[in-house]
Amino acid sequence: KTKAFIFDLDGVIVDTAKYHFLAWQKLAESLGINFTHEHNEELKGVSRVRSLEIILGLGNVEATQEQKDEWLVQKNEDYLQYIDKMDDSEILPGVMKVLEFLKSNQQPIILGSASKNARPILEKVNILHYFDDIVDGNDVSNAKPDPEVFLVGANKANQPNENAIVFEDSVAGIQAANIAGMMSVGIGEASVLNEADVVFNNFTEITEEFLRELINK
Ligand code: B16
Ligand code: MG
Repeated sequence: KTKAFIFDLDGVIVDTAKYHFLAWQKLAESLGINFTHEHNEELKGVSRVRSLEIILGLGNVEATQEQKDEWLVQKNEDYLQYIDKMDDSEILPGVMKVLEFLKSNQQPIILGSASKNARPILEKVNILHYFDDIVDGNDVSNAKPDPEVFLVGANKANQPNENAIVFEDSVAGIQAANIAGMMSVGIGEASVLNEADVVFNNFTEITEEFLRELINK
């Protein structure tokens, strides 16, 4: 049988959250805003524009749209410098095995990410060719937990929503998959991702048997 396997990028395939953090922290510091690792958790799966609003809110900083646009450009330029140095050693453990298994079983593999930098990152870590389609922050206007990114993804794979399986590390992403009527697979802590249909700490815990069952369901 054929299903649609949809992967989030940041926190699922690669750990770019640390680079987002460094770039946001630099900006926050220049504005006199205290921005910690804990605050960064709230930005996972959240769009760039919304992330800036959250950070400005932390410091009660108000700004014009023009100023905000300038900061967004600055943050992204810093972020791009970090991801420029990425290579395939930054692919998270177990991911390659899962991608290989799905490919050898002719299953559609789709990227469903909020990031506008998804393509260059996949290129950097050398796995762009595994993906049959990419749906990212450039293609959708509604951010997770809105299901738009995953609905477009399943559609590109020519599969009904109930045939889609979504791998996500963020609460907003799990909610988006659930709203879309897709199977949600959480990657991370079960206590945080408690709305997911099933949770794994990482991809090394996902067996071929589990994937085979999903395909044949
Ligand atoms: P960019 P994902 C998300 O990626 C990140 O989790 C989130 O922290 C980031 O703000 C967002 O992409 C936008 O990224 O600034 O590169 O467009 O988890 O949906 O793959
Ligand atoms: Mg993510």
